[in-house]
Amino acid sequence: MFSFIKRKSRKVDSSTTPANTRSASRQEDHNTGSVQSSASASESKPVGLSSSLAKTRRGFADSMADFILGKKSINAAMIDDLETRLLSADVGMDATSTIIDALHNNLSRKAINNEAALHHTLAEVMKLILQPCEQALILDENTRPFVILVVGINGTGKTTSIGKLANFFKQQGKSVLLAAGDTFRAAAVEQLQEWGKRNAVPVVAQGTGADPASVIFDAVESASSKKIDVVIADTAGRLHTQDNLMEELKKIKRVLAKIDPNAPHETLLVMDAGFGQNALHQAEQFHHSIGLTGLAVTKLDGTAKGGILFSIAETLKLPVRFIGVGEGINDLRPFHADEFVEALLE
Ligand SMILES: Nc1nc2c(ncn2[C@@H]2O[C@H](COP(=O)(O)OP(=O)(O)OP(=O)(O)O)[C@@H](O)[C@H]2O)c(=O)[nH]1
Ligand SMILES: [Mg+2]
Repeated sequence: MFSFIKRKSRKVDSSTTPANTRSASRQEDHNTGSVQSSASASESKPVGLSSSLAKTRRGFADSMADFILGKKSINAAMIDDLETRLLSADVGMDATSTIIDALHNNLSRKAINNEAALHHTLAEVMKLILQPCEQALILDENTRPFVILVVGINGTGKTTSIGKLANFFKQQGKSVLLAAGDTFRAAAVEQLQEWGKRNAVPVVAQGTGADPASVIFDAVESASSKKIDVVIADTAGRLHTQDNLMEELKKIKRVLAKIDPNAPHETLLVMDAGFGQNALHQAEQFHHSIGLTGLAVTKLDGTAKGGILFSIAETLKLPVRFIGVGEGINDLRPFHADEFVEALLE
């Protein structure tokens, strides 16, 4: 059923930015102790997905419920009203048309004659659209280290997602090493080192201005000699239009291929859901330039535009590996189409 329950908004953990400013000379941190920063994992208990998606859900599910309330039957005008709500949640034209056509079809076949039937059909169509994108990131047991190159435009949540990913893989019993490939700002290295501490995983870094390809190459070699399972490489945020910076990513890939022709084994674009349809265009350009193998869609907790997942499914057709639903260490989840739709329509 559509939910009328308004949930409490999440308390935001804003402590991912390190306070200290250590010098960014060449260094390799091995934080293998039990160091925990002030924002320990316990501050970030997993929250129900439906709670995290409250803003998007209110965009169409709750207001749809208000609309249906008191109406005895479902009619075409109600379905058309839903179309507007889907579009404003950034579901996009293609996916919206697919959903609305299916609903009209079912209505004319008299398959939808009450709220429950409408809800059921809507959920089924939405799940069908998203299911092809549900492709988990599975580490190949024979590939060590498995190298994940994290890319995206500025501020989408790359470094934070890397911190969460380190935690995710550690919970699976994997050893992890982080590579500070964002050499643009000293603060970027420190931010990653803070996540390294929080997860008790090593961080390979060099000074500000160092060649990112060289940092990431060193990190993978170091991980290789230590038999570490996963290397996650951070990169500086960049616009898809900055050709020189896109060339830098190509160089990182070329250099990695010298160690392992299949590396990076995952090129993960971190997209901010709040950017809506613009994020789609950016993703297309990244894909065109460097070839993406997966997406992490972040900040779904902070936007009413969670419908972007449907646009991604209809246009980009890339695997959505993870969704980000908050700033805490546990706020990154593998993407499950059915769970996502159920959380939206609950
Ligand atoms: N609410 C919310 N905030 C997030 C999420 N992911 C990241 N953030 C926040 O977004 C802000 C930017 O995150 P960063 O990880 O620094 O982003 P970035 O892509 O590494 O940024 P640059 O390195 O500057 O390009 C931080 O305040 C994060 O806490 C998310 O899923 N939900
Ligand atoms: Mg960053």
